[in-house]
Amino acid sequence: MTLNEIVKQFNINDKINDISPYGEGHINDTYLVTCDSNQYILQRINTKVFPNYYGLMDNIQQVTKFIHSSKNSENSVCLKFYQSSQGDLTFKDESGCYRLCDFIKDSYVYQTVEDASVLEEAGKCIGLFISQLDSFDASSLCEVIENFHHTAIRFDTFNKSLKQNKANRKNNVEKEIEFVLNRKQFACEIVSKIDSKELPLRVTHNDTKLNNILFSNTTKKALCLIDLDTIMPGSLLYDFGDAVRFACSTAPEDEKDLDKVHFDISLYESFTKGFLEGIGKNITPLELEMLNVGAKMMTFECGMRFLTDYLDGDEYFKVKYAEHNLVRARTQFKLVYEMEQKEQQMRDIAYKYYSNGGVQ
Ligand code: ADP
Ligand code: GN1
Ligand code: MG
Repeated sequence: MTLNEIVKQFNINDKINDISPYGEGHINDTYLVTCDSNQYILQRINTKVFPNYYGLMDNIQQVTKFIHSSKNSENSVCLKFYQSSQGDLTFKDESGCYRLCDFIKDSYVYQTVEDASVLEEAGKCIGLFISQLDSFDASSLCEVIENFHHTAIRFDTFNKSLKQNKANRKNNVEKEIEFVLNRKQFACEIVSKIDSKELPLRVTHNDTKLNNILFSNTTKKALCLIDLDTIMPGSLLYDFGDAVRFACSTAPEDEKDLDKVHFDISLYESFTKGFLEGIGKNITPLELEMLNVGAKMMTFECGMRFLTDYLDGDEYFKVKYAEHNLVRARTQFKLVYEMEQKEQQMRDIAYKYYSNGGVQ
């Protein structure tokens, strides 16, 4: 079937004028569908990454419904998916599994940002998302990707890939390998506290990079989080940290010139301020204390995942050239290194906004 025919399976009753690849996601194939009346987003779900796409769509449905019906949802925008001729929210043919949702009008995403107010907005949006889901029953959600942010297991997976050396690339990256291996102890810091129940499991988004937040063209405010595929039980530190690793860098995730890549502490301050405002009272003292660990962990984990994929021969993330995953891994490790140097400042920032009433 052509993409045109596939869109028609969603019964939108709108004349299709154009279908073009859209966005910068690393996982799904995304298309902007322009019709006479509306625009839509068509996605071919990456079923290698998400084999349980029924469970995934069910998670999204439950969570978006819950947010819509919650008390403080007056201004929240939510993704709306269409039912297909196959009777559910996906359409499957020999080329894959597709879904269609409304393109959120007058919205855009940032790939990088220098403006402190955008960071504060992003922080607020993510904090609010977690607090809106505070009373959601996590046991009704399926774990779409097992151990997604279990950094200790990610560390073991990295070691296996290193031993296998499938793509024969190990010798090019000795420095990067050493960077990872030197942080074996660190990799356990969050998961061990989840295991001991010192850190609570919540319902989290788990993929909060900046280009998964829609902003309004008109008000410049954050509208909503998109890319809801990885919603599942997780730690607040994951959502805080993953956003920081991407949004508080002075350069894109795949910048080749490492001299341009820095962890920007003033962007971190703006993001943290917004996040603590959005999360309100829904944060424990240990979570607050460990926000900086979350940022460092998610950056380390992501770098390790990019390097693992590089060693495997680029099986997971979409790449545009042979060294793309390696370039990405290097930016993440540079950021980790700089976060290690700024640990105390990062901790002080969390308490600054805590004592200013951000949390109380
Ligand atoms: P991936 O999982 O591959 O990252 P996303 O769901 O994040 O896919 O979509 C990729 C990009 O498409 C987003 O970064 C955003 O720019 C755009 N996008 C996705 N859904 C919408 C939507 N409903 N409205 C507007 N833009 C969207
Ligand atoms: C992927 O889907 P996307 O592009 O928003 C990945 C995240 C990584 C990110 C790195 C399901 O996010 O975990 O942090 O790339 N998503 C999945 O940019 O693996
Ligand atoms: Mg995305």
